[in-house]
Formats: sequence, structure tokens, C-alpha cells
Amino acid sequence: MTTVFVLNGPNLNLLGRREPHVYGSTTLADIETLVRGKAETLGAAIMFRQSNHEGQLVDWIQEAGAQGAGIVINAGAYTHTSIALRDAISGSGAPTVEIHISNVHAREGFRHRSLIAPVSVGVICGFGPMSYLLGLEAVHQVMVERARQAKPSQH
Ligand code: CA2
Repeated sequence: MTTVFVLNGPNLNLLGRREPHVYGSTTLADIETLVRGKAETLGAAIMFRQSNHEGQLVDWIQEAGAQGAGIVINAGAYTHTSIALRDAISGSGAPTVEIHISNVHAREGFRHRSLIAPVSVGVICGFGPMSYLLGLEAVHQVMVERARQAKPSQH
């Protein structure tokens, strides 16, 4: 069974309660329910967490790496600013998929740059809450494929 840490950064605890025109009306608790449903079909264990604090996110990324888990991360605004998160992801060795609810490329210029994209397996954005499910499926598949390749051949 794969384990995936689904990490959420600053202000994402406000989802569904403020700025619904930008981020929709789905709450983070609703997203967690959707993610857990998808994880059940994939056979993945989920650690679903949110923090407004950069260092806490760093600690969780390190924890994921130590457990051999994958990461789906919506780092919120830290995506665009945090060398600490970038270093944590690259140092953890955890396969990581960066996700966003909104299409950051259709928004302000400062959201077009991600410091964590270069150390992530890939990036998914613009699909609303579905970005989480696509991210989970992507990281799960990457982990299954890596595990398959690491196994000695049967022939
Ligand atoms: O689209 C995304 O998922 C973002 O990661 C959301 C971040 C933003 O800084 C990124 O550029 C794109 C902001 C999350 C803040 O969420 C709020 C939700 C409701 C009310 C206020 C903020």
C-alpha cells in the first residue's frame, strides 16, 4: 500500500468560506472527504494536513520522506516564495506533485513562478478540487511504477 501526504499551505483552511468567486464553495474538509474516497479506490493511505506555517510544512515533508511516502502539495502562496519548501522536497526524496485549485497561469504574474515545480514530478492546476484527485492519482501511479522497477525481474 502506498502512503501519500496531502499537504495544504497558508489560508487554505478558509476554502469555501471566503473568495468563493476565485476558489469555489468547496471547503477543505469537503476536499479531504473526496481525497479519502479516491484513496480507497486506489488502495492508498492518506495523511491530510493543513498549516499556515512554513516550518510545519517543512517538518511534514521531511516526515513523508522518512516514511517513504509520496506528497501532493498545495503550498498556497509559499509556492511562489519558499526556498525552504523547495529544499525540503528535494532533500526528502519523496515523489511530489504540486497542485493548485486555480489556474495560476491565468492569474497575476507573481503566481506564474513556482519555486517547488522544478523539484516536483509534475504540476496540476486549474481543475478546482479535482486537482487534488488528479494529483493523488498521479503520485500514486508514479510510486507504483517506481516500486515495480525496483523489484528484481521474474525472468
Ligand atoms: O489556486 C491555488 O490552489 C493556490 O495555491 C491558492 C493560494 C494562492 O496563493 C496560489 O497562488 C494558488 C491561496 C490560497 C488561499 O485560499 C483562500 C481561500 C479562501 C479565501 C482566501 C484565501
